[in-house]
Amino acid sequence: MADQAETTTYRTCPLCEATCGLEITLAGDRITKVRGDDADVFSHGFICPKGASLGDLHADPDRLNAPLVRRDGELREATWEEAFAAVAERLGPILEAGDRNAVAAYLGNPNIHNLDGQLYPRVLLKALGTRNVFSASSVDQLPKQVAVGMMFGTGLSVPLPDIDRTDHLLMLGANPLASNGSLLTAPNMRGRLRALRERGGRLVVVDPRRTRTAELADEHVAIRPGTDAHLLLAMAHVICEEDLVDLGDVADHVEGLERVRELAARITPEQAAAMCGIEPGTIQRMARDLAAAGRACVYGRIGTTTQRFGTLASWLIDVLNVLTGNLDREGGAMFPRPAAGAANATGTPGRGKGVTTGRWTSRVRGLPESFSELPVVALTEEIMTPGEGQVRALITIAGNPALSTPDADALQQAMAGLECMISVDPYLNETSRQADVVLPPPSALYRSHYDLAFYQLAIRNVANYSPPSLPLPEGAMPEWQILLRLAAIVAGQGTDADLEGFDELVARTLIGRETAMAESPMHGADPDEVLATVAPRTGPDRLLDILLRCGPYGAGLGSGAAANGSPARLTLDLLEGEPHGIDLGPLAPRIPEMLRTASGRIELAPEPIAEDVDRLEDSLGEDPEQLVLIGRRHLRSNNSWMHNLPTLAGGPERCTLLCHPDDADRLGLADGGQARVASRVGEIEILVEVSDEIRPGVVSIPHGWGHDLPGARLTVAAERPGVNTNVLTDQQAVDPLSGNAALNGVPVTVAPA
Ligand SMILES: Nc1nc2c(c(=O)[nH]1)N[C@H]1C(S)=C(S)[C@@H](COP(=O)(O)OP(=O)(O)OC[C@H]3O[C@@H](n4cnc5c(=O)[nH]c(N)nc54)[C@H](O)[C@@H]3O)O[C@H]1N2
Ligand SMILES: Nc1nc2c(c(=O)[nH]1)N[C@H]1C(S)=C(S)[C@@H](COP(=O)(O)OP(=O)(O)OC[C@H]3O[C@@H](n4cnc5c(=O)[nH]c(N)nc54)[C@H](O)[C@@H]3O)O[C@H]1N2
Ligand code: SF4
Ligand SMILES: [Mo]
Repeated sequence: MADQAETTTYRTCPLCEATCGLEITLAGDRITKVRGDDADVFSHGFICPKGASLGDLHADPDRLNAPLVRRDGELREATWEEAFAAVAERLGPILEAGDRNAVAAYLGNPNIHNLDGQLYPRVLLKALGTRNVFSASSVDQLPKQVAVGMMFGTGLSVPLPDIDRTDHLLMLGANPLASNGSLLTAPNMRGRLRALRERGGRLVVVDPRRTRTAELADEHVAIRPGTDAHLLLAMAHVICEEDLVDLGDVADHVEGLERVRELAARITPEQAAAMCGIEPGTIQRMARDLAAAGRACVYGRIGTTTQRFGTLASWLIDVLNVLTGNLDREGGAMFPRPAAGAANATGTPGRGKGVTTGRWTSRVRGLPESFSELPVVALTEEIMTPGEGQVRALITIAGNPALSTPDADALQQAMAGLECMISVDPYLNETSRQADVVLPPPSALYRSHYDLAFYQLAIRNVANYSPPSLPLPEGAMPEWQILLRLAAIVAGQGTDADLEGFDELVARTLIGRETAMAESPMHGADPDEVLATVAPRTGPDRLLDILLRCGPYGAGLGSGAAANGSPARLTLDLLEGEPHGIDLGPLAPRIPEMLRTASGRIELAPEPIAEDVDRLEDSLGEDPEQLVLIGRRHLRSNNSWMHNLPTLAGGPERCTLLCHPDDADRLGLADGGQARVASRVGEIEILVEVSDEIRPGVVSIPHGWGHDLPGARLTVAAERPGVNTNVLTDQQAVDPLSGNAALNGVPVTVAPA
């Protein structure tokens, strides 16, 4: 093997939101080296340990190379034909009984990092026709999407901190030095935050834990978990009361300012202080600093969304951006203008349908739909509660809900009782071990890549396409074809439907939407001509080419032109010729053109959100002494699914209970000892790590651990399994506006084990 010629290829890392360019050295189908691509127009050579381990992920011997089908209680290797026959056999009768809602689907996080996963699950879901669609969104960013959806009209119109040009960044509930940024695509966050400070800017981090990001900041404010909305509303209170409101350039486009003033009056800095565990004077100063800073922005991430006031906190972050005149200006909070697939860059500029949630609700608890999904906290009860519409089968795609969603024990028990479960996943993990059929997609190196979602969240306008780095091995099936095959089966077309024809139909549906839209560069075009223009591409590449051509920099039916620096006319051919990406420039103001609200205005006080301030007021006076649990992330980890790589798994035990020395004394816990942690729903035993980096009254456990379940095949991970913190989190603890799980701020008791 050693004499195999080495080749170099460039591709975007699919492992987190930073979208770093990688330079990959290959010998045959072996990855011999991965480094940061110095010529990448966005990441300029930055890489983290996870990206560097892509070769190990690719070569992991535990990765499944063939489908598995359960026979006589055991999962055994099968051919694709056998596997799809088993799907049809087990799912068919359930669908034929006439209730489409009997089949649920759960979509996990890696779908967003995968072009196939962006474009083809929706084909399957449409064919399924079920309302029981769940995803990792509702244990993640859904509250932010609900808030910005109501304010700006589409679910990915998230104002991003313009970190490269701001003078003042107030960051809440985020630790980009571990996570590499989220709802904030910006490779090399450490470098960018350092640069902010070096040019005289100020970084303030609000986090119950003194994280590495907090250590880099000018100021760390150790807030009590779950009280960000109190803090932010009190800051708005100060800004309104001290006449510091200045909407700046968006002033003519804002609706609801008076309503916001009225709401802000309801919580004073003193009242918030008691909840947040922050001095009233600090809250006042934080508000004044924000208002006085030249170019400032507020940014919040998972600590602010996965909590019981998630939508309120997410909304208030942008309320502050607006009140201080920082929305949509350089150095403030800005919107990208992405090259493909952005709902706020298609259709009529400045006006749209807006976002309405709760168009239907979950059967058992009545939790609201948003973006055509139901909150995953409802999945267990939908499986367990008999009656019409009961979930009897589940399809998981790139997800591990058995570890990643609340009250995991209850969900696993529910899954065990399903009549049929199908997992599309490269690993036999804690979730897929319960499946009847496991359909493994090939490694990321075998597919093309384009970040449809993350370029909608990037601090520069960038477009970068990676073709497959390797030809598909024999016996492998591309993920989009797996999903199409499943779609054909649930659509009643059997197991041998013509996938090419089906895929052309998918392309024609997209083309139909574009040719019908007055603003599209393909308006009125003949669909056959469009198909001929993008031929001979098929699958996700064909859809991407259409999306790029119809996007704001698109070539329409013409040929591509221009590259870095000049106005581009994008096609996929053109992008393919630029392996290091195309820089489409820094973010520029987009209001009012990007708005898609029904009013055509920024809805500063959407009524459903405004009404929830009652609940915030009601919470004043709750017991601040209650011990609560939060999560955390580690740089060398990726939710639940990269603990199987020896290169990342080394070092000290990471799945520990972080606990402040004062609490450890009070509770009788010793560093290195074992603790028993109990919540309303569950109990675990875990190694104690005493550290003053965590605030008193708060303990922290990372999620994604607990790799000791029978039937999984994760050899390395099983050696140091850790424990599953989601045994403790509670399906009843939700942010009511979004139905998102409150994974942070969970009341717990802790005792020595
Ligand atoms: N307590 C607590 N719980 C949390 C969180 C927390 O902060 N605290 N965070 C939450 C968040 S933000 C998230 S996003 C969720 C994540 O929750 P999930 O998305 O449910 O879980 P992951 O751990 O990301 O597992 C992803 C699965 O996708 C598979 N996979 C990887 N690549 C591919 C691919 O290309 N195709 C397919 N088909 N499968 C693939 C992996 O093998 C793995 O099984 O966890 C949530 N859970
Ligand atoms: N290395 C690595 N990178 C990842 C992931 C990973 O697992 N590992 N996961 C990816 C995913 S799916 C996501 S969604 C992103 C998440 O990206 P981030 O949001 O940056 O993730 P965390 O590192 O969990 O940071 C959240 C912070 O919120 C704090 N926090 C908890 N509760 C509260 C609260 O009530 N208020 C406030 N103000 N802070 C609170 C925690 O102490 C923690 O420091 O990371 C992504 N990147
Ligand atoms: S920061 Fe994210 S995108 Fe960049 S190399 Fe690491 S995992 Fe990959
Ligand atoms: Mo996430």
